[in-house]
This record gives sequence, structure tokens and C-alpha cells, in this order.
Amino acid sequence: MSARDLFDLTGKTALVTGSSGGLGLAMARGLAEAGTAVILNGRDEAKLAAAAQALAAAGHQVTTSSFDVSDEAAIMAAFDGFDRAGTNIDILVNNAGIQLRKPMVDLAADEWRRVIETNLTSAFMVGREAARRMIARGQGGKIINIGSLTSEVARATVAPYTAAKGGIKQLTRSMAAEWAVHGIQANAIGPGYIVTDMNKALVEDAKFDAWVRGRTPSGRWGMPDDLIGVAVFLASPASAYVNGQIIYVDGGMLAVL
Ligand code: GCO
Repeated sequence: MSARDLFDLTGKTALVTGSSGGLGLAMARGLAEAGTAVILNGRDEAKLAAAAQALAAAGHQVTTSSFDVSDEAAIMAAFDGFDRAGTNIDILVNNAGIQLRKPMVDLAADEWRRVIETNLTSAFMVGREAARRMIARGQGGKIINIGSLTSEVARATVAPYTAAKGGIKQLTRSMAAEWAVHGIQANAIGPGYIVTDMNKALVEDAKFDAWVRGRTPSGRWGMPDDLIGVAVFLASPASAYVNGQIIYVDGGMLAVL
């Protein structure tokens, strides 16, 4: 296979959860530009429709599937819908997630559970449904979980997010352990500080903004498009022998003190 063909995703279908904006939409657009038919997911149907319209206007194959990634029944129903439509998910990007910044001593158990369910359990449930079908089809597949710098290190006031993203790293390894034999490569991307709606308050905080720029060797915040190259790599034949890894796209922040 030529080096160019190694990154060709023509004929593949990708489901990207939490893709009506931010990182998910950027990765969905990148996968579409590499030849993938993309299924966008999100809970806000209007935002989802607008995102799909923009990708379709650019000539890409795009559909939407609006389900709550923390709701097992909704996930099963969505995949039943894919089955009925004859849609095979070749690539799954478990991107959906929420952030909740609060000291642990003030955190309610229900708040903790909501973050864990949305950021970690969702990746297990959606991954399980995708893997069941990839294994049955016998043609392998790609699972890309979205971790974080907090898969490795912690900062105060984001404990449930950090615990969930640490879990994403180990869930990714577990997926590799059980599903590699079926030709499925499960890997993760660990974004650094990226300019997204989730981080709006941080970007607009002059002190935090200065800290990110000073603490990041590249001297800048990441942008959602900075993730596209690694997403296409992990979704393509180029990563056929890469499994259970997490690749940090963080401007070097984790690499230096
Ligand atoms: C925070 C941020 C981080 C980033 C990202 C870093 O409050 O520290 O939300 O969690 O979103 O995950 O990798």
C-alpha cells in the first residue's frame, strides 16, 4: 500500500460523538475530507443540523444521529437504527464529554456521577455497541477515544473530569486487550489546552491564559483543527499496528516541567 493510500478513508463510515461543534466537529470534518462518510452526534438537534448542513455544503457525505451518550437505551436504539439502515460503523470517535469545575469538598455525588457517566461510561457503552458489530462483520475497525492532559496529570477543581479521562486511557488499553484480535485498533488522543466552548472561561481569564501560554512549549493554545492529523492517522490503515496508545496533542505541555 502506498504512503498516500495509508491515509485514504474512502468508503469508510465514522460515528463521532459530541460532534455538533468544537473538537468533535473538527475531527468529523477532517475525517470527511479524508474520504469518510460521517455521522454527527449531539443532543442539540438544531446545532447538529447546522453542523451537518455546513459539512454537506462542502460536498461531504454526512448524516446525524441525536442520542444522549450517557443513556444506554438511547445508544442501543441508535445502533439498531444503523443496523436497519445497513450502516456499518468502521470508525468510532468517542469524543462527547462535559466539564464541571468545582472543589471536591463542594461536589455532590450526583455531579460526580454525571461527569463520569458522560465522559467515561459513555465511551464504554458506545464502544461496546460498535465493537459488537465490528467483530460480527469480521472486517476490523477503529476506535478513537478522546482523553486529555488530565489522563496523565491533575489540576485542582476538575476531579471528576480527571478521573474520567484517566479512565479513558485505561479503557482504551482494555479495548486493545480484548478487541485487537478482531482487527480493531483502539487508541486515544489526549488534547492539551484547546480553544473550545468548554474552555471559554479559561481562555478569557487573563491569568489562566498567561499560564497556558507560558507552560506550553509551543507558546499557544491549541485549536480544534490541531487534532485532525492524529485523528486521520488513528482512523486510517497507517495505524494498523498501533493499539492501546494515547497520543498527546498538547504543544509539548506534558513533555516539560
Ligand atoms: C480544565 C480544562 C482541561 C482541558 C483539557 C486539557 O478545566 O483544566 O477544561 O480539562 O479541557 O482537558 O487537556
